[in-house]
Parts: sequence; C-alpha cells; structure tokens
Amino acid sequence: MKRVAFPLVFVLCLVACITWTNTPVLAQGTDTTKPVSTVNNTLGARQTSLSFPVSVTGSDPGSPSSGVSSYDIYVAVGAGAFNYWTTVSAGSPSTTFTAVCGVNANNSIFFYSIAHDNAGNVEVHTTAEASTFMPDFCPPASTISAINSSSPAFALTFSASDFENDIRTVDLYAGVDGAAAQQVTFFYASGSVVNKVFKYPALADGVSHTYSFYTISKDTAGNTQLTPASGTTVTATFATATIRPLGISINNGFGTRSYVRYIKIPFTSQQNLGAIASRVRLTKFTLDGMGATIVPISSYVSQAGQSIVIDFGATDMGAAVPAGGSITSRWQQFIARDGYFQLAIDTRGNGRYQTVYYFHHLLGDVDGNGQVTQADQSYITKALSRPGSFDSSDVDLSGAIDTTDTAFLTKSKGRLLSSSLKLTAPANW
Ligand SMILES: [Ca+2]
Ligand SMILES: [Ca+2]
Ligand SMILES: [Ca+2]
Ligand SMILES: [Ca+2]
Repeated sequence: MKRVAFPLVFVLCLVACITWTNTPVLAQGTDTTKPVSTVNNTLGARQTSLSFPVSVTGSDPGSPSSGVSSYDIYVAVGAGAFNYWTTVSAGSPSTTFTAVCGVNANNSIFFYSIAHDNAGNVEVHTTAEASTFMPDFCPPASTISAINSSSPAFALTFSASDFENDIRTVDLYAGVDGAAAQQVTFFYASGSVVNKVFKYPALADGVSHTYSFYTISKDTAGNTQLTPASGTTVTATFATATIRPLGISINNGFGTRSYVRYIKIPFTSQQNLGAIASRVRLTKFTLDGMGATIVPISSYVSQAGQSIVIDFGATDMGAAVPAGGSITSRWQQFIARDGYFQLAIDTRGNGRYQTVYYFHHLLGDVDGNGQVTQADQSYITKALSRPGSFDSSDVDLSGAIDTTDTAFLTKSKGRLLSSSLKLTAPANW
C-alpha cells in the first residue's frame, strides 16, 4: 500500500506545485492595460485649403506594456455624430484629411483617436480632442443651357449652382469669329441661379458670324469657377438692320437703385453708333414724376462695341459720393439724387427722340422695386459679412457693407417712387 500511496501524493503535490509556481509567471506576460492617445490639437482654427494634416500621439502605459500598434481616427462634421475615418500605424501616426465639397466642407470638423495595443487592448474614448473650421473653398458651377438666336437679340438661358447655395455673380463671356472671348456683362445673384437669361446683341450686317459663349460663376466666399475648355457656339446671319436700340441695363445687373453708376444700351448694329452716343438725353424728375432737369452726361457717354454706355465711374450719376459730416447731412445729400429718370435716344439724328427708357434712383432701394422697405434691410443684414466694393447692399458707396449702410437705409425707409410711374424692365445685356 505504501508503494501505491507515495506516487499519488507525489502527483497531487506536483499539480499543486506547478499551479502554485506558474501563476505569477503567467501574470507577468499578460498586458491587460488599455493604451491611451489623443489627436494633436494643432490643426489651427481655420484652414486655408481643403486638405490639412492630422496627427496622433499615444502610449501604452502599465506593466507589462505590449506597445501601441495603431490608432483609429474618428471624425464628426458640424453637429453630426462621430464616425470612423481611418487608421494610422503607431510608427507613422499622421495622415491628411481632405474635405469634400458638398459633404464636409464649409463646416467645423472634430476628431478623436482610439489606440490599439499589441495585446488587443483598445482605448475607450468618445469626445472631440481636436477641431478646426473648414471654410468654403468650393467653387460654383454654371452652364448655358439654351441659346435663342432667332433674332439679333440673342437670349442665353443659364443656370449656376454652388455647394453652399451662395452664388454671387455669373459673368457672360463672348467671342466672335474665333476671337478670344471677353466678358460682356454679368448677373448679380443671391443663393442659386436657375434658368435666368442673358441678352446679347448679335451683329446684323448681312454676314455669317460664329459666336462662342460661356459663363463663369463666383460665390460669396470668393471662389471662381474654372474657365471651361470650350464655349457653346452659334452661327447666324442677320440682314443689315436699321440701327435701333435693343434695351437697357442699369448697374450691370445689380438690382440696387441706391445709386446709378453704369447704364448700357445695346444696338442692332454699330453703324453710326458714335454719333448716336452724342444724341442721348437724360432727364430727371422727382419721385412723383414732377419737374424736369437735364442731367449732364456728355463726359460719361461713349460707344463700346455695339453698345452705348454711360459710365459714371466713381460718381453716382455724375455727383461725388458724399463723405464726411454727420449721417443726417450725408443722407440729405444722397437723397437729393433720388428721382425718376427718362433716358431718350435720337437714333436717326432728326431731333426727335424715338426711344425712351425709364429708371429710378432711390437711396436704400437695394432690390430696386421702387420702395425702401424691410426687405431691403434684410439684404444688407445678409451682406454684412461679405467683402466687395460694387455691391447692391453698399448703400453709401463706401466700398464696404457695414452698419452705416443700415443707418442710411433706416432713414430712407418708407420713401418710394410713385406707383403711377412706369419703369422699363432692365435686361442682363
Ligand atoms: Ca496595454
Ligand atoms: Ca462655394
Ligand atoms: Ca426695395
Ligand atoms: Ca457702405
């Protein structure tokens, strides 16, 4: 019996001894501590392009430490939830974030990281560690969708869109018979632009001409659409026409009538246009249509291609922009220009004015509807943060849109053009 009992005790002792001696050895080889990490908050408050570097710093504390193997980076856009973005290795813990127009550009962007160690431990973290703001670097797009060339007054239907829905201008470029395209006019916009129409005076000289058109749009952030590789072309022949004006545009498409700095009158042909330019008469009436004063324009009127333009330059209809003095005194000088205007053209040179157009000047009428109202005020509120010098909301022509514009508009609120006075609908020539 003793010979049997001894080995049993030995076996029991052996199991206990192995268990007892191996326990501390196994504990020393197991990393059960989670690693730690953070996305370095060195992104800058505001980015200067769509791409920027993102890096992570981390470590695997505790003992034993198996070491960090990788970091998962999570990203959130605006008020949205965090989502997994990418993984970087512990040996090269940096990468590049590239914002995508229409997806995550023009937003605040937030990051955090989750570290993994070589033993499979995973950091727990759910809040932002670094953030930045990605401005609007996304240019708008525009296209000409149709051209009606049935008469020399071409009608070009165009649309423009922007990821941020913030189109500011759409410029029309035209090239004739292979010549380099030149900007001929522009459309001033707010928001999106769908199926608007540019008008363009084609040549009426009995000869076939090929016209190439394209548009370039800009957004309020200053992004400009790339010049398209080719334009939309139209070939047309129009019999030599009796010269006549085709319409009028005021302030190159800007809606405002706070000031009048640029008037354009396209014609059916260029023949004799230089002489006709000297036979344009501008008459001012009150906002009620009373009185009649001739406005001197001879030093501002000229022929430009197939159009007559009256370019008042830095002045407002020939009068210097009031500067200095109190708001009230400047406002009184500004509103002295308000009125109802008749532009008359003696095309044939017979002393009779065959064509007359009507427009108005009304300080604070940002949308040009003949009244100064809360709607005009809201245009300025929207424009307050925009750069730019020649803008509908720049009531006092200071080159900036600020609270002074609001002050002038507030003083003018309620002023209006008599509703019995007809206005010529301006076109985007
Ligand atoms: Ca660890
Ligand atoms: Ca944009
Ligand atoms: Ca208005
Ligand atoms: Ca201003």
